[in-house]
Amino acid sequence: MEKIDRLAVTSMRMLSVEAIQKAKSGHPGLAIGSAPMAYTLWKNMRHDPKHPEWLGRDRFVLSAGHASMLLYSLMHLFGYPVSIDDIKEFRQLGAKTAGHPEYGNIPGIEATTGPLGQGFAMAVGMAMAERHMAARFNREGYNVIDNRTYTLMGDGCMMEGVASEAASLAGTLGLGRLIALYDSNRITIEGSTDLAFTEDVKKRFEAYGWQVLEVASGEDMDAVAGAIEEAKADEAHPSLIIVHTNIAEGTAKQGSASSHGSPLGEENIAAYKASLNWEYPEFTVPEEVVEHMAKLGEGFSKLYDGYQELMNGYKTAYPELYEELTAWENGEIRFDVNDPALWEFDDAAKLATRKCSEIMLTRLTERMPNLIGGSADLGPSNLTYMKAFGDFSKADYSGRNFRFGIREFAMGAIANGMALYGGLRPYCATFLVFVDYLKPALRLSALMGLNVLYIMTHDSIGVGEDGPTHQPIEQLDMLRATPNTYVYRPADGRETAACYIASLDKKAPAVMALSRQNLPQLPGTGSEAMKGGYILKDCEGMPLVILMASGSEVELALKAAENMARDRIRVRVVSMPCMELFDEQPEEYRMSVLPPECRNRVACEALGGMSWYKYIGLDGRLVSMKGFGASAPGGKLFEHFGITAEAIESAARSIIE
Ligand SMILES: Cc1ncc(C[n+]2csc(CCOP(=O)(O)OP(=O)(O)O)c2C)c(N)n1
Ligand SMILES: [Mg+2]
Repeated sequence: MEKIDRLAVTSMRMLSVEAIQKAKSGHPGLAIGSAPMAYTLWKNMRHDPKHPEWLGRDRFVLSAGHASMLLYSLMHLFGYPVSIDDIKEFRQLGAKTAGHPEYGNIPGIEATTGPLGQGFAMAVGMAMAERHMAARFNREGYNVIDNRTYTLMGDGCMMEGVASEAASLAGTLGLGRLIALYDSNRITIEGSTDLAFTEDVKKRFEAYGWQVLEVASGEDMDAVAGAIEEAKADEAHPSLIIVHTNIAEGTAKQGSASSHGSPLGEENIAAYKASLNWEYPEFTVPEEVVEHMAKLGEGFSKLYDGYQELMNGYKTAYPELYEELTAWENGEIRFDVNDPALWEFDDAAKLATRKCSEIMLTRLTERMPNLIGGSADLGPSNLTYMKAFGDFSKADYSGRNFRFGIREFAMGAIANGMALYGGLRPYCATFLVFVDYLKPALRLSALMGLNVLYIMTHDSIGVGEDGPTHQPIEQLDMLRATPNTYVYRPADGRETAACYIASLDKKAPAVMALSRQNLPQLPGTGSEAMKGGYILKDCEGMPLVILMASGSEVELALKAAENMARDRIRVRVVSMPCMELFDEQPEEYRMSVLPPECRNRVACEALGGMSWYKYIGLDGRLVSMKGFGASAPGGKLFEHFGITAEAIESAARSIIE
């Protein structure tokens, strides 16, 4: 590397310490220590800051998201839309330069990575998406999909379990285009990693099937560049480059945990600048660095132009594939959602909604070639394996069934990475109770506005014999409490169709909560369910009591209503497959379904049911689980815990009287 590269790195370091000092908060240590490796990587990466969304770009995920000033200073230098004013506004309300780099704030930020380890796992997902898309679209002479995915991680990411899950899968899949740079400064917040982390990372990753390279000093940019080239050369294995660094290199706080998460302090900054003969005013990038970066920019533009040329050739040679690829990228839905064949369910069939989900998934995968996914080893139970399409594996990346293994958290994070990559619509699956194992990933789906489908079966005590460890109670309410998340719990086949179809156009994750046990097809269900809540069975005039339920309990509410109707009690039954959708309806509609005049309301759910209180109010009653479940046949459990039509009826009668 040249002197000018050193000066560029120093400029990044200065921007970082100055911005963090000005904000009076931030994480200078890693931003300083990893600046040379990050700069080296970006210099050699295939990207073009003028076209941050370019399909052929290499992906870069800063998994150690707290080093956000590293990313912002990189982006500023390389010419992404981050100005000096943005940097001065670091961590302030409304600024693009959030404390942790948030997806969508600035073009060029590939993922939201505050929670350690998830960035790494999302990078694995991006690398999987790249291999899949490449297998589907590349043709002889036209490798239109062939980027690499890079991630920069710290000790924290390395310790988090999700990284182990994802790394293990990446090794199994031989993701040769995935390259992780590990800033090994051996410091975290509480001090030395010796306190809690003494494993041999190299051996661990070798055991996963990774190529592991080591760079003795992160200051040695030539060595970093060499290691990146070596990593690229091995196309059969993902590569981990362990880069030994010092946190806050070259400052008075070098090697000290105190540099992790607080500003260096004015005095230390002055001494740091003096030691480097840095005499520029604050927030200055020297003119020669600006010129140098502009020259590098010309090279990036050439990469972009070359790719456009390739794509133009592809467009001529394979117009249909080109059109398909474009449609995927634009997230187009290219089939008729009102096609009766999508909504058809045999009225006489008793089906678990997980089975209805399998039917819908089959119908949709036929119509949506970019719908891909799998389960965390529960395919036969979740009914998510699509027999018409093969497995995604090292031997064949074109398969549409993903085998995540028993790694729920990595599965969610990987699905996020696949969605972020672009073009694909990922689904993942497990039992609803195990949503706890993947919730942090689902939270990022929601925060980033990603259309990831979570197919969660075995959705209540109806699970039966497996017992309370497998019976979700509070999970559904937790999901409903998560912003920008649509939680669907359909009651039968047509409601399942409505839920699937409603989920397609959302910039948000969808959770399908589906029954293990068989359920009847209910008269009156259909596309009304896309409103989230609707009148399934009504009485004449204003109801005296409204019964509400979702999923398997709608059948019970209908039975209770039938009994009461025999006594000429005016009962309405509202099916509520998705509270979020219902809450989005115009007030007039909501009031027509749940008129304020009728305060006699009973809700029933074979889980905790806490979220129903907003609809039943102070006068209402909730028929739901009060504790954990038990191990017994599902039908017995409904009786034992009093989740029955009789219980709904008696709750209703007690309010009326
Ligand atoms: C899941 C998660 N747990 C905890 C934190 C809080 N946290 C932020 S940085 C950090 C330490 C990270 O250490 P390292 O990656 O080595 O960064 P360095 O101290 O070297 O900057 C912790 C615990 C977090 N952001 N995410
Ligand atoms: Mg560290």
